[in-house]
Amino acid sequence: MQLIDGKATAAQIKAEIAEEVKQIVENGGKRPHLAAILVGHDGGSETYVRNKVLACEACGFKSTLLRFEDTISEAELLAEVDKLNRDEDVDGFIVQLPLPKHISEQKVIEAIDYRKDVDGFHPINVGRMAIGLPCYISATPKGILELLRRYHIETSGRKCVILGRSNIVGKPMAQLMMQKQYGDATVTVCHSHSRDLKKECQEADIIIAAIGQPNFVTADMVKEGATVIDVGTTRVPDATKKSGFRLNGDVKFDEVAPKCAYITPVPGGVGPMTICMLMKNTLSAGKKEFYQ
Ligand code: L34
Repeated sequence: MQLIDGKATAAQIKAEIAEEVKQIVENGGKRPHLAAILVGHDGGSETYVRNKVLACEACGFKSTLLRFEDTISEAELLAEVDKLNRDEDVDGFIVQLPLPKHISEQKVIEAIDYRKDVDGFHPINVGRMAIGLPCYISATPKGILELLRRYHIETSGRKCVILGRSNIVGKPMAQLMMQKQYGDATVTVCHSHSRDLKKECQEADIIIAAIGQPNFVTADMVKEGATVIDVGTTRVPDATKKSGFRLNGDVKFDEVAPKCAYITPVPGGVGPMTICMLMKNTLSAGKKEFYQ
């Protein structure tokens, strides 16, 4: 069994990005600028956004963090999105999800100028991704593809089972794993109403678990020699930890790992790659790689 080290891979890619930014700036180009909107005080979101700001520093990007209380109205938030759309210094920006219940996430996503949508959540980017056109690809699926590529894990023609059908992971992951230019795999998407989920998993060469249910994937569901990618990062109470919680993946790591050819840990697997791919998208935004 080989552990896929997302943290080390992300550090390496960030160093590559920093080198490129250095060249750009030395040649008189513009330093890429990422802005992030964070609404409220969700513990996970606070951590992820903090890590995003730190990653910007590591890459040599400029970053701006805009924080609002969870009492902000939808109209006020849409006005902030509009300001960032029109701010010529900002190359790309994100609105960290989830948002408070009184705000429509879909409305906010659609309000973002797709040319600055470095999360790749806008319908134009999602649509372009689905038909294989150049665009911003959402960071978690992109990070998983990058891990598979850097670890030389064969996907072409392989059976890939994706657990979960969310807009930010399951759906785009399925699209990308299916496409010839990315995964070129045979893809099955399982979800809460799938009848033979266990059997589907048992036949998979690659399992990508993104359902947000701690320890959902158990050893009996995994074929010997499979590759298992764990997207889950659920905070579960843990009195032995200083923070009072620990991060738990969707995979029962201890019993699944011995059966795997490759497996990602939580933490230190997909999470750091998500942040790193946001940096890649921001670099693309700075270079106007996809759109003018
Ligand atoms: N708009 N909302 C928007 N864009 C995103 O790309 C996200 N996502 C998801 C939640 N909402 C979003 C993230 O940033 C999930 N996500 C994310 C990012 C980073 C990490 C996990 C999820 C991460 O860094 N995980 C670390 C542990 C961090 C910790 O200590 O809690 C890891 O090693 O897995």
